[in-house]
Amino acid sequence: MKPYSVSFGGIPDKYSSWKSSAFVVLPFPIDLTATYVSGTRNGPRAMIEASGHMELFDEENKIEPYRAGIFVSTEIPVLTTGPLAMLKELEKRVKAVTRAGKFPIVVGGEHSGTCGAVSALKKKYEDLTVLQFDAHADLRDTYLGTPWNHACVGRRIVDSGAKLVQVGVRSISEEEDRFLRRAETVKSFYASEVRDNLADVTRGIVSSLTGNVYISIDLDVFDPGIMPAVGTPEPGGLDWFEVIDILRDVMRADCNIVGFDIMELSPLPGIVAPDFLAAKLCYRMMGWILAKREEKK
Ligand SMILES: [Mn+2]
Repeated sequence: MKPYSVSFGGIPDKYSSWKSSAFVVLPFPIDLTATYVSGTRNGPRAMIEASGHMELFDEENKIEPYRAGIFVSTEIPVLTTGPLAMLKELEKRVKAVTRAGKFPIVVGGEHSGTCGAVSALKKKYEDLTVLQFDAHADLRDTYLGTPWNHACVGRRIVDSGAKLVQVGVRSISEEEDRFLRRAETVKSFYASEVRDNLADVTRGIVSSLTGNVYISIDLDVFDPGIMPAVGTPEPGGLDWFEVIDILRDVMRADCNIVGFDIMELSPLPGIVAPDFLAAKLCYRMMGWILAKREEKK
């Protein structure tokens, strides 16, 4: 795989080559199906550039995750033939990453990219659960003429046969609500439930995670107060510590985390805090993955 022009965290070549890296970041700069604000095509670049300004010491896990190696690949090329060709390319790359024994991380770009990653991982792991952080249920069967719209991600995950656990939902259509009521392999925790009882929701999430788990974070799960740089901002989102508290317990749960993504960053000119939040979240997750591996030894 060819490297991106900038390294994650601004780390030197020694820690960012394909060969020396435990983590592989795959930029998915696609915003073909954005319906409100477009601009997520600039998300991966903004996040990777912001990461160069982070402290490389993970103060929670007390380690420097970059020492395990972080390779960033070239961007998935943008094609105007529709989302499917780009999802296939992403699927191919995720497959190559897992085959090499490395850990895949997708950064986006519109949320539909998750389908490409899940497709690759579902073929490798029969038993797969996707944990989706999102303001939206994304359970529409099709939207604006394509089943690969960012508003259909959850539904495609269900179609793939993976189990789906959602958290932070606060915007849902009548069709989705009906689907959710009868879907046996989907569990949704609303943002209001997180606000009312974070500990119970966290326990509920952790107890529903078994086997292999892929984590998908649509940045609009956060409150627009701290994450205004998304295509479809919704009031009443989670704050930084709520997401971190849930993720911490998820990362310690008795399951195998096989990849994650951070999607839908739509950078705002002159406002870098959201880009930085996304970069730091990505790096913290690497820290937890490494801490868990260390514990298992
Ligand atoms: Mn969303």
